[in-house]
Amino acid sequence: MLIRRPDDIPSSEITPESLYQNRRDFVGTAGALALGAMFAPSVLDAAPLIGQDDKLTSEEDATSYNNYYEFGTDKDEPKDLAKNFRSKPWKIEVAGLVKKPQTYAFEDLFRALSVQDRVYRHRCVEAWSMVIPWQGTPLREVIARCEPLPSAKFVEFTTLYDPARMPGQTRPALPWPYKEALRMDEAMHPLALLATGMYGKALPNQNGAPLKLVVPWKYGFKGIKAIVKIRFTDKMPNTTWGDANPSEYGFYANVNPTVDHPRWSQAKERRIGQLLKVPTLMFNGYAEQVASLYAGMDLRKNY
Ligand SMILES: Nc1nc2c(c(=O)[nH]1)N[C@H]1C(S)=C(S)[C@@H](COP(=O)(O)O)O[C@H]1N2
Ligand SMILES: [Mo]
Repeated sequence: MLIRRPDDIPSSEITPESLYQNRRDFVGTAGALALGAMFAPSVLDAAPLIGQDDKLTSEEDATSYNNYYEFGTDKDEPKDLAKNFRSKPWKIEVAGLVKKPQTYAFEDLFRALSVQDRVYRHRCVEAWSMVIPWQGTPLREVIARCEPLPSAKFVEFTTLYDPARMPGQTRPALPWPYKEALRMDEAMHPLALLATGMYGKALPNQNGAPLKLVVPWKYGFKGIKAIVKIRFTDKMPNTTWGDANPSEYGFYANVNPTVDHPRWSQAKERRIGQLLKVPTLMFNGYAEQVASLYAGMDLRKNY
């Protein structure tokens, strides 16, 4: 496992002692030595922990309580229904406004790019949350490899469409294939990650093997799984949840406790595995790092 602290990660992202202490509780159990080395505090990142208890979510919870409609709409379904999904070999098409549209083998897209450890809060729009140790490559490194043209203003991601391998796609639970997108400056932010692992292991099928997007200041639905296509464009793309229900799921999907979902409050969240709800933080606690991306925007309109 490559351990590094890249120069471009600001010191505000380095784990505060309180998280490290919680983490020590976690690594104090089985496998402590290996995990302890892997999650050394210098490679973790976290924003100020105001009013939140950022103990890591158990690996068991994070891999058995999943949203992944390609493998069922109940949270306990993906673990079972994705058990035999094969994510090798895997290809990723790079399309649209790039120097040279081409299809990469998974290994080639990531070859010689960094693999980093990042502990991030993960906040679902349904008001539950987790704290997950990811391994992955900053999205901006992959984007640099794709060589987008200056005219590219957005980047769109598409999940595999293959009903024979993804049984949920035989039903119209969502308009398939699942799509998500980011504005270019959001995608280039150092916190945006393409995760290929979690808890020190390859990404489990139910969590989006072999690669999923992780944008920690946004609601979980932006974190598209099993990506097979990355397309650069100058027009804001439609997104799957936006198409399914535009009044409930906006393009930006920034975690914002002051903007309620039409059917429930976003002020608090239930940490999976914990009893008491905790207050939801603006931008999921990453405001210091990302708020400037949205300066001057009305975040009630741009939800
Ligand atoms: N392809 C695809 N990606 C997806 C989803 C999905 O149904 N299909 N669900 C999203 C939602 S709503 C959430 S909250 C997160 C859940 O990720 P997790 O199960 O790894 O916690 O994945 C997101 N990515
Ligand atoms: Mo979600």
